[in-house]
Amino acid sequence: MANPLYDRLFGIHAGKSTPFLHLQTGAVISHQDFLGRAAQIAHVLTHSGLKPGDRVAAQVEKSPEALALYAACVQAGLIFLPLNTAYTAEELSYFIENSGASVVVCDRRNEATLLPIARQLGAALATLNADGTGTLMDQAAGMPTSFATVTRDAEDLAAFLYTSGTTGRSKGAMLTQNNLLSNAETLVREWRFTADDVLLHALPIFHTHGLFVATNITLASGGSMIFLPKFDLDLVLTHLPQATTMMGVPTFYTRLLGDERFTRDLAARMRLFVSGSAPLLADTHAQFEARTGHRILERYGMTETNMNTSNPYAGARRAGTVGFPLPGVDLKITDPESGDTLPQGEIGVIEVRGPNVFKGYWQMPEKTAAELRADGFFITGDLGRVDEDGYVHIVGRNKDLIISGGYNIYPKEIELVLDQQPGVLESAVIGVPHPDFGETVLGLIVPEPGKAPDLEGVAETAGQALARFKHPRRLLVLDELPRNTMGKVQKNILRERYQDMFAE
Ligand code: MCA
Ligand code: AMP
Repeated sequence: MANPLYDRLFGIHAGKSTPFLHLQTGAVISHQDFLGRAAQIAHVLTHSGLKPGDRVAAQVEKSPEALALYAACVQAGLIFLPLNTAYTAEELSYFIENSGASVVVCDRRNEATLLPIARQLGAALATLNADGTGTLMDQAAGMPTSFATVTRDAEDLAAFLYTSGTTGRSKGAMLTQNNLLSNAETLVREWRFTADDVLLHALPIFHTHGLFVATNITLASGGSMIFLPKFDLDLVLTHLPQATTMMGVPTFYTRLLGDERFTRDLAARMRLFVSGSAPLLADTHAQFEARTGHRILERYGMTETNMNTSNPYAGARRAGTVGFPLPGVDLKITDPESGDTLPQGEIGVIEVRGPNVFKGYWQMPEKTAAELRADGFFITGDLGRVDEDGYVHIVGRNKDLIISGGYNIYPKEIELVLDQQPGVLESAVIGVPHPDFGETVLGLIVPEPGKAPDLEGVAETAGQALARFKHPRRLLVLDELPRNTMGKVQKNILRERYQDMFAE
């Protein structure tokens, strides 16, 4: 096949007037129209001199055109690099430089800030706004609606997704065509997606969950999506009766349950609710079933691996578990120190191997070697166990990570910013339970002797450096941080001490 990912997700729909995207306005974009737009964008990108393997960085609002940009990159053999719309200029500058992106696509609102950064890094800049306007689409309008698909191998890179790390510097996870395609095809079969499905899409499209899991599955099965700009409770409740499936982070489900308009009747046509990206509380699972009669299907994935495990479609979906390894995925539980496989039932680090597992971190061979073993197993950093029936339970993390509303936040990145503020000696950032976001960020600051840091000033400076969702929800001043005999900060003690800080 010339370009497996394009051919099997997009090319199969060539010439079809079947619906692909149902918009909030009532408009429907057919597969054919969507592919036409993607082809036009592919022409713009290649006319500007991009060659297969070049990177296209996109920080754009969710729109059909933004999705067409992804399709265009696949068709033209370019590496798509979607970026969270919340990232600040400082954060973006790092991603553009590190990836060596040749083109940056951004919203007009951010053009003035990003243009000098792009110029300095030798990248061209185009705009794409939430309403689908912008210089990218202006140029695309004059282009042909078909494009000769660029030949790619299944092992060629299709996308970079940046993920932070415990050292504070983000790493570009290199995902191949086959990583994405194999996972999409497996999930279509496992979750029984067909051309009759209508997926309610309220997730962002700059992460694995909304872009690869939801979109690629819909494309591979030939179904359609109700494509909402974001998770807006009113909009979701309005459109739910027309949908057959929905994918969300746990916050989606707790917000739905918090609204009495969300009833069994409203979910009557639905056949499947999927949850992932963060732990779904067993209590939410139970409440959801009591309200709607549906058992949420929880699955487990990562940016580096796409989806690894899933509760069964037909068998028992067990609350508090993430189900079984997907077909083709090997999963083992290992000792965090020795790396040896542990006996069944014991708690250790989850390692996974399969066609879904990424190629490594872009230009970071040491970091790649530290997490991806020579035999192909990826060390997830999640702690788990496999029960006697084979269900995988995630019981914690062997990595210092906070997951807030499905977004990953690495404390180190925030601590580095806090530590630089005037009057701050050191800091510790922890995740504490939060009723809406699951976890939220708490910043603990130890002042330099005799100093009283201006907390508002600290918050403001941190705000310029870090995306909004990473900001500590509260900053507290402590005399000192608890440490063990090795001098390591005991975050577990801090987490316990402040666990009720945001309790309802
Ligand atoms: C928005 N804010 C947040 C978050 N989202 N703060 C912390 N955590 C968040 N997740 C900020 C806003 O900037 C705003 O700031 C304030 O919180 C309140 O915003 P609100 O209107 O309540 O938020 P929202 O716009 O409704 O968004 C919440 C959300 C959204 C719907 C839960 O964050 C979301 O769609 N999350 C999904 C993330 C996702 O797709 N994750 C998948 C990653 P202020 O008011 O102060 O200005 S992929 C992955 O993890 C793996 C592979 C997997 O397994 O899927
Ligand atoms: P990311 O790096 O954004 O891809 O996030 C991946 C991390 O999200 C995993 O390593 C897990 O810690 C977490 N995660 C994803 N799905 C689940 C789930 N169903 N339950 C618990 N944690 C999850």
